This record gives sequence, C-alpha cells and structure tokens, in this order.
Amino acid sequence: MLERLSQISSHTKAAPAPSFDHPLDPLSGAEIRAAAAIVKAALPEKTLAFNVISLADPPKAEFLAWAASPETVAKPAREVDIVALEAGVNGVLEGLVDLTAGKLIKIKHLDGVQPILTVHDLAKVELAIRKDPKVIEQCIISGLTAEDMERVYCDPWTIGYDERWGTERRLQQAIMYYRSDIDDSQYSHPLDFCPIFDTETAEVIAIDIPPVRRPVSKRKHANFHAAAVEALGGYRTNIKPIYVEQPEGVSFKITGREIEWQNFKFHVGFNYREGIVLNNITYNDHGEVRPLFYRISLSEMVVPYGCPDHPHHRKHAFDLGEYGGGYMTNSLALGCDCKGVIHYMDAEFPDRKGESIFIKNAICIHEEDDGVLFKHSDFRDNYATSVLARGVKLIVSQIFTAANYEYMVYWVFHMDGTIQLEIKLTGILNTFVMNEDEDLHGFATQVYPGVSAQNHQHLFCLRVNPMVDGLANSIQMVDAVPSSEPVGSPANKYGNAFMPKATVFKTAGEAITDYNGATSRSWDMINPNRKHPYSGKPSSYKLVSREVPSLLPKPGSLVSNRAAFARHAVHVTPYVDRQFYPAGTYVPQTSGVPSRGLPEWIGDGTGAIENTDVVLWHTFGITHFPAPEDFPIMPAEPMSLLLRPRNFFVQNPALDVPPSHLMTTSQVIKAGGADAVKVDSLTDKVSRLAFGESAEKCCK
Ligand code: ABN
Ligand code: CU
Repeated sequence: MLERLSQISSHTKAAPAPSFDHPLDPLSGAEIRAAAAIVKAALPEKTLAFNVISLADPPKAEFLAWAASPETVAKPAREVDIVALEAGVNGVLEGLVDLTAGKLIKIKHLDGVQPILTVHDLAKVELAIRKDPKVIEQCIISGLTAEDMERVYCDPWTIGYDERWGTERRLQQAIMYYRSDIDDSQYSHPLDFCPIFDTETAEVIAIDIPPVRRPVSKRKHANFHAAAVEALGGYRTNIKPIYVEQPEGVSFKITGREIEWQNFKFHVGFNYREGIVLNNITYNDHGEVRPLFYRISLSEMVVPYGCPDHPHHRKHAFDLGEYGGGYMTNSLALGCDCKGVIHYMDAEFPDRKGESIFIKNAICIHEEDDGVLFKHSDFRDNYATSVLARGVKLIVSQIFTAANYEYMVYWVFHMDGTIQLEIKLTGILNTFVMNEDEDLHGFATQVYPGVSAQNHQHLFCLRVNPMVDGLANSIQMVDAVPSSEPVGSPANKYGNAFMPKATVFKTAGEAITDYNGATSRSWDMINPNRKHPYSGKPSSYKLVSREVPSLLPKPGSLVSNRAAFARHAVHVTPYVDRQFYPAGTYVPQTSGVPSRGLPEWIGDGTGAIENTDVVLWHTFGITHFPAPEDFPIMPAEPMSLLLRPRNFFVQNPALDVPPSHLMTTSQVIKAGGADAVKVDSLTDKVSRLAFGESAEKCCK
C-alpha cells in the first residue's frame, strides 16, 4: 500500500528548519525532534513509535555541485529518513521528511518487513522473561529456583528467520543466562532453552527447548573483575606508565566535522546503522586537490555460528542491519579508549517518541606514532649514510557493543596516502552450557568447565564509492601470475618470469569475485583516464585485504540466502544514490528468499561498471574457533585492510616528512667517517636510554 502524503503535509504548518552546517552532518537533536514533529503532525490519527530518524544523504550530484561552489550553489535540501512503527499494525511506515521545507514528502506502509532492533527494544526482554511463568518453569528444570529469577538474564537477539512466524510478528530470541551474583559474568552460566519474545506485545510467545537438556553449571564463575583477578594472584605490578605527549597539540584541523590532516581532507559522518561514515576524501597533492573517495563505510556484517544444533543454527546476527553500529555505540573515555590528545564528536539518535538521545564522545579523533615511515642505510660506510623518517597516523574511531562482543572500528590515515580500516574484536564469547564429558563434535570448544563456545565467523562488508581523480572509475582485479611462456622458451628461458595480471571488470556480473591468497589477489579502483607519467598505468587506489575467509555456511543455507554479500569477497555495482545496505534495508527476519540487497541490484549482471561511477563492496573478516584464552574476556584481536595509492602519486608522497635522521655520504666523510658519526634524532628530544646514566638523570 503506497500513500503519497504531499496533500497531508501541505496543511501542516511548517516550523522553521533547524540550521545545519554541512549537508553531510548527522542530524542534530533539534533536527531529530523537528522531523518527528513533522511526521506526527502529518499523521495525527496514528500512534507512532520511531525506529529511525536519520539523515538521508543528499543526492551525490547535488552535494558535489554545492561542495565545488558553496558560495554560489544552494545547499541540497535537508532530507530525513523515517522508519516508524504504528501500534497494532504489522510492518513499518517508511517516510522521507524535507526539513528545509518542513514537510513530510513521502510515506508508505511496508508490509512483511521488520525494522532494526533498538537498544530500547533489547532492554525490555529481560524484564518480561523474568516474570513469565513458563520461563520460570524452565529455569527450575535447569536447576534454579523461582527465587533466582532476578538473577536470570538474557541477551536478546534477532531471531534470524523462523518459519513459524516469518515476518508476522516482531521477534527476539532470548539467549538465556544466570548470574550467581549481580557481578557474575553471565557467560559462565548459560541456560539451555530459548524464549521467543514479541517485541511489540512484550510477551513470551514460545520457548524452544533442546532435545538434550543441560542443567545450569553450578561452578564458580570466571570473571574479569578485581576480586576474580585477586583470586588468581592479583594484578601485575611490573608495568611502568607510558604517557603520550603532544606538547604543541595536534596536527589536524577541524572545521565542523571536516578534518584536514597531512594533505587529506574529509568529512566525518555518523549514523545509526553504519556508525562512522567518511565522505568526500581528497588529497592535496602539491596544490592539486585530488578526489579519492566519495564515501567509505562499514555497510553490513554477519556473524554466522557453525554448530548445527539448537539454538546455534538461528544465531547469525547482522549487527549493523539488525541492531545498528551507531545505535550500539559507546560513549568513549579519555585515556581509556584512546590515549593522547583527543578530539571527540558526539552523536544524537531518536527515541521511540521522537525525542533525541545524546551520546557524548561517540567518535574519537587522535594521532599516534606510526613507527618507521621509511628508512635506508648504506652498507658501504657501515650504515652511517642513512635516512629515517618516522610517521604519524590519524585515527578516527568508535566502539560499539553488540551484546556480548565489542567491535572497535579504526579508520586510520597514514602519511603515505594509505587509508586503513582496522577492526579489533574484544568483549565476551557467546557461550552455551555443556554437560559433563559432552562430545562437542568439533563445532565448539570447552573454554571453561561446563561452558562451550561455538565456532563462528565475523564477516564485515566494506562499502567504498571511489572517486579516484574523478567520478569515472573502473575496478580491476590483479593476480600475480607466472609467465605463460614455458621454462626454456626464449621469453622465459630460466622459468622465473612472473607479472601482475589485471582484469578490468566490464559488468557487475563479471565483478563477483573471490579472494585468492595464492595469487596475492587485490582489487584496484582505477581512473582509466589518468595515466602515471612514469609507469603509464592508471591512477589508482588498491584494496589490499588478506583476511578474507569464505562464507562457511553452505550455499542454500539460511545464512547464505540472507547474507548474499558474504558469498563473495567483491561485488561491484553502478553507483545509485542512497543504495547503502547490501543485505537490504530491513534485515531482521528476512528469509533470504529472495536475497535482498546486492543480488537485487546486480540482477542479471549486465550493469555496466567500466569507466563510470561505481561502488565496490568487499566482504572480509575472520573465522573464530574459540579457545580458553578468549575467556572470560577476549584480548582484542585485530584485522585490517588497506586502501593504498598505486600509480597515483609521482613518487613517494611522504618524501617531504622531515626525517628523524638524515646523513649523506659526504656528511659522513666530513664528520670524520663512519666511526665518528653520532646518530641522534633531529626531531625527538624526549626519547632516552632505558638504563644507565641518562635514565637515572631523568627519573631521580
Ligand atoms: N551479537 C548479537 C547481538 C547484537 C546486539 C544485541 C544482541 C545481540
Ligand atoms: Cu568471535
């Protein structure tokens, strides 16, 4: 049912639009409230609960026209995506508000879809299950008592897809735990049954009970609190503090949400779903401002669990599409999440009523030492002739908590023009109770007595809209291959010849490709219209990504159907405004038949993607076989990918970084030869020897 509401909105009195600085800035609290008020005024007969009130990115052409000439071109209209639930009605109301005009310009009811779960939706499950008689009954069967119910907890998960209800009701599955005391890490004490909860009616509508029962473990819990560490011998006392000093402040400049750092300039956006979004990234190459990327973000992720038994088959969270990397973001703390001299950006989101929720310090921006940027020494004078420059990196980061896991997302800018995405995983394993001597059949590991943790993958989808030296880009896959000429032939006499083989994708169908570590496979975002003066190769940024496991659930499985983006390492689509979510806009409770998102956009695969505006979708991640070292809290595990300039700069773009040490051969001779040369840093007067006289002088 599609309702165009321009007639409704036209008799709504338009309040003055709250001002905004930059068309890509996230909505302010005032804008969120204004958008909600416009929707409520347009639909006075409806009782609405807001699920999403978020900036609808301006059309790219409009944005770029404004960005090229902000004094003469009007800012694009400030449009707002709305997702709301109507009391007692299945599906969602999807709308678009024009804040500039103060109007609801589109609204439609979508049946058969379920919206994202907000933190508010998650929070109400626990309260309800504790009171439910059937849940209490199951807790007693598990070995607890009715008096224990206030120590019963759950992590509410989306249900995946369950044929019993399809999309009829808005569901959560409660992954159950017990805390032996209020500070217990509940993941030591999982319960074996799974209540199904209707989010809108706030009732338990079923309880899934496994065929094999596993009573709650009565063992002492494993924990990471001071008392638990004390019991294991206490905290280490042999760590001296390390402080970061930036006596002259930071090297980046911020105007609103635009950052300038070491020739880079970009805008930092943030939304409920993708979290950090980096837009309009350019590089000032000796006065020529060269576009690199229009938009980069994490667009989706999926965490499929690999145990065929209840309830693990239904555990494959899409943490961005089902909960939102913005909605779950942490408020960060100085000196804890990031160290040094920090600039924070806050975030604002709507609540169900359309009021705004404020998250202080949602994004951290800071610099860190980046190790050696480049170095070379000459063996001829015993390495006295040498150069060494140290790098600094700029990091834009956020951390979100997806119930048990923490995902730490770092967008890192390096002085050589490289942009890196690093994700670190920490937090707590999702666990299950196990019986004494239970055979886990290879699908899980006992990480603590009576606690199993199931095999799973963390697969992320990076969305990149490149703009390498302009909008007309192509994607080429590059494989390192041996020469096709036989050993002994004139063209490969000694058999050693190898080269890169570049395959330029012409259509979206051709671009569906997988990783190949054996050929060091990478994918270049090239501008075929600009060739390098020396190499003759197209100006490009290369995607270098080496943690690219295949999706292990089989083709035809529920996960594979729902998470089509994860079936392959790379997809490429022609650019379309507001096409952001590779598993579809409404991910909860999709059956995957048909697969939403990428397969719909790619269709028969004939879409032209050569020398045009394209989007590259890259799935990467890790396969996690849990181990006891991951428990009771996981040491952060990093994974990383790079976007590297190749044939883009004339030569090393960081040559102008002042070296920490530089000595030419003639300077070595003038100084009296290699033995007389004393190597001191030209730039760092703080570093000192750890032991001996200079250490003592400093610290007494
Ligand atoms: N890891 C799945 C998840 C995320 C958020 C909330 C509950 C569960
Ligand atoms: Cu994991």
